[in-house]
Amino acid sequence: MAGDRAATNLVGRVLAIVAVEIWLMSRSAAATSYVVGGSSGWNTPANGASFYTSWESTYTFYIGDVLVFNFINGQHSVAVVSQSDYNNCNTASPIQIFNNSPEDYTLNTTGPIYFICTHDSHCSQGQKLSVTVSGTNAPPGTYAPPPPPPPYGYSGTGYLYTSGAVVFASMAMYFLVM
Ligand SMILES: [Cu+2]
Repeated sequence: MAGDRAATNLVGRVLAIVAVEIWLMSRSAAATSYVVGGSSGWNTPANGASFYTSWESTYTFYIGDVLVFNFINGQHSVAVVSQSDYNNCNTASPIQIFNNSPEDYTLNTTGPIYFICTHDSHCSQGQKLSVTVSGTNAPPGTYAPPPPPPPYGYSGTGYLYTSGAVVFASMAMYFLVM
């Protein structure tokens, strides 16, 4: 009996540790870096503003994600502007401006955010980006130990799936010894 109880405690402890590990991994996996414009970087696009519109439409952005703006220093800038300044390509009153590439911009507010280049007529030529930021990807409560196990299929990493299997095995053992 005492031995059973010790085994149960041990398995329970292992289970808790694994659950915490998964929670930590999910947190680190939640923040994603996106290279704005892919290999084209932050530039005057050949096909106008639709280039960055279609680039951003392929992603869902969350709080904590990072936009990486790659550009040639002195030729471009990254300016955070109001919606109307974005629409009108008004470069006179940026909220924030960054002149050194690469600019790693962390998305830290939900809702829309607007970026333009302030050099020459680059914005009018289509060097402008707006993204809409959603809330956190992984609500902290989702992974709070102890069980139930986390929702599978949430992350595409094999590592997470493997650990999920470990949790399942641990739980099976836990209930067996109980
Ligand atoms: Cu520019």
